[in-house]
Amino acid sequence: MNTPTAPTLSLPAGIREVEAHGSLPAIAVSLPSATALIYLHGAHVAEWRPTDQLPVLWMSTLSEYSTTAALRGGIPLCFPWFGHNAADSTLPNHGWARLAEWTLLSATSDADTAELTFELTERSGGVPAGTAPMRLLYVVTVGAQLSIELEVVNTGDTTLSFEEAFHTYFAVADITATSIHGFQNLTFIDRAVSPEATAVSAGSITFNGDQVDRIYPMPTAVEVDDTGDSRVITVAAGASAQSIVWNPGTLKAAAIADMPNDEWTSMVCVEAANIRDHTITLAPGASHRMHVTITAAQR
Ligand code: TA6
Repeated sequence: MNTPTAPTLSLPAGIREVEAHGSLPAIAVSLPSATALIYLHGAHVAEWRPTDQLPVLWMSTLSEYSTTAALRGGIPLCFPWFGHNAADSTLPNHGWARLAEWTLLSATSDADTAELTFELTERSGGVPAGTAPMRLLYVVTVGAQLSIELEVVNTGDTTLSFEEAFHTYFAVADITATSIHGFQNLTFIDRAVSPEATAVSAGSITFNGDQVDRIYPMPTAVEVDDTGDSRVITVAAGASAQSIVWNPGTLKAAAIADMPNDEWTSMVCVEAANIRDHTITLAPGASHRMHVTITAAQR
C-alpha cells in the first residue's frame, strides 16, 4: 500500500492515508489493540483484526476495487434504500452510499482506540444529482472492539425518508459448523423463497448450502458461533429495528460474479437495519443515529 502524495488531514499516530487495492484511497489503522482498513469509497470498512486474532471481516478474493462498483465483503453501507429500489429497478441495489466518495472529516487516536469520522452530503462525489439536502456522518471506532455509527441529518426543508443497513460480512472457518444464536422463537421474513413467507426460528440458525436470506426483529445481541475457529463474534446494535441474516449458499454464490463459487462456506452476513415498515422519516433539521458494536472472543 502506497502513501498518497498529499495527505489532506494531519493524522495522529497509528493512522495513515494509503492507496490500497485498485489504488483506491483508504485509511489504515495500526494500534497495539487492532488493525483496520477503511476505503473512502463507500466509507467501506474492509478489514478489522483485533491483536492475536484472525480477521473478523470477510472480503471476497474476487472483490472489485473501483469507483464504479461496491466492494464485496467487509461492511457495505446500504442507504438510502435496501435491496431493489421499489420505484426504479435500474437504480443500484442497496442504494448509492456504498458507491459514493466519502471524506475523512476527523481522526483521533490513543493507545487503544482510533476514532474516524467520515462525511457525505448531497454534493459529494457519487451521490446522484437532485438528491435531497442531507449530511451523513459515519463514525468508525477501531480497537479491541469495532464500533460503527451512522448519523443522518436532514439539512433540507422537506421531510426526508430512508432505509439503512450495515451489511456486515463476517469471516468464519466453515459455515456448516457455524450457528447463530439470538433469534430463537422470533418470527422472520424468508426472502429465500418466492413469494416471501414468514416463519418462526425454532433454534439457532444453521447452514447447509441452501441460501439463507431472512429479516428478523433485532434482538439485544446476536452471536456468531464459529466452532471451526473456536471463536464467538457478538453483534450488539442500537436504534436498529431489524437484523438480516444472509448466506448465499451454493447456487446463489455461483451466480455472484465477484464471489468465488466456494467462498459461501467462509462468510455469513449479520446485518443491522431499519428497512420496510421501519423506514426512518426525519423532519427538517432532525437527525437519526444507528450504531453497532462488534466483539470477537476466542474460546
Ligand atoms: O442482505 C442480503 C441481500 O439483500 C441478499 O438478498 C443479497 O442480494 C445480498 O444482499 C447482496 O446484495 P449485493 O447487492 O451486494 O449483491
